[in-house]
Amino acid sequence: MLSVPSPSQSPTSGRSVAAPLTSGEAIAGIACNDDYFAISAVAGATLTADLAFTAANGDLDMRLYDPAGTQVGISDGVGDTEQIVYPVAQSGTHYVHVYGYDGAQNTYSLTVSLTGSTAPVSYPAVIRPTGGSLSWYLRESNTATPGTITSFAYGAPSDVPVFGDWDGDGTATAGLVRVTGGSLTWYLRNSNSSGPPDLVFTWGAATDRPLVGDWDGDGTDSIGLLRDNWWLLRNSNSAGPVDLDFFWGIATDVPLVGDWDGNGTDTPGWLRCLGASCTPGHGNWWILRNANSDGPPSLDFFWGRTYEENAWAVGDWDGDGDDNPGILRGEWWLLRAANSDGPTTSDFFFGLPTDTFRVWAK
Ligand SMILES: [Ca+2]
Ligand SMILES: [Ca+2]
Ligand SMILES: [Ca+2]
Ligand SMILES: [Ca+2]
Repeated sequence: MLSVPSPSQSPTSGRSVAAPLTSGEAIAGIACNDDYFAISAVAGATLTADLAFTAANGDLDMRLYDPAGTQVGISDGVGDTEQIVYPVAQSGTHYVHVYGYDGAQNTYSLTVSLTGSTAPVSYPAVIRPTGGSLSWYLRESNTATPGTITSFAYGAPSDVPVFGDWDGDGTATAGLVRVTGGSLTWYLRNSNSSGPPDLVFTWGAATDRPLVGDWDGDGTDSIGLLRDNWWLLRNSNSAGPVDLDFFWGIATDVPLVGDWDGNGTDTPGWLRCLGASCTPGHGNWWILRNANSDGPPSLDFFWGRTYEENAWAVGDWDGDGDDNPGILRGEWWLLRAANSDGPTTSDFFFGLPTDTFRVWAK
């Protein structure tokens, strides 16, 4: 059991050694002073913390903190139980604090459960020209067992395929970006199936690189453009003005978009290559930023081998709310469920080496 002996310590310093918890896990502890427990929760879920003890032996109380460190719940009664029920507003690590009233010490049992919403899980997709059209293959597993494969035809071989949750229903579906004259025309569909696009509009110049992300964290993915290292983002899936723009990164880096901190907002990242053996447009230095603005990286790490990778993937492989890295060596997918250097979490083969590799979610 964790004990944080100094009452003068801030919740942050105490929480930095919090014991990890999973939903439904019952903890038997002894409250010596301050015990902190960490649990990852996704916005929309309901977090219920139940604390049980014998009050006659010492009164215990309980508080809950959100990922920003703000206290969002307290239960400080005088009976044998305390309970906090909290509708999670921000995805990320939450902290349960168990402590004795007025220096009391006691044994207890703590159970923290999550119900309701979980984040969509990201899965691999490959897109392949077949005759005069594009064939899409969507995998629904991140393990060696492929699971359900959904396939459909949508678009023309020269279109750029993208995925986004255009209608905010939790499923990322197919979109196409097509060069028409000097412009980009977007053909977005709300189902992963053949059929006409639900949204068609022209936005961007033919030389821009299309981006997709939930820039404002409202649950709906929308469009963006990368012009060298100039990020031009729009919060609606329609023609119209840029909602925010900034310069960030180096144009020869590989651009990334993801919700690195699990707060619901997608922000930029770059993959950079260091050293004399670098191939332009490759990299294994993941440089990530948690804001849609210019500024220093929020986190960075090295993962992968620049000379072996042909493509990169970003996704929430474990559905805990944050996006993490993936790399492709040919059609060998290697995924990691953390934004740090370390071992591959899962790997499998999917597609052909010549396919276009993408990530969808549901
Ligand atoms: Ca959708
Ligand atoms: Ca949005
Ligand atoms: Ca974020
Ligand atoms: Ca994740």
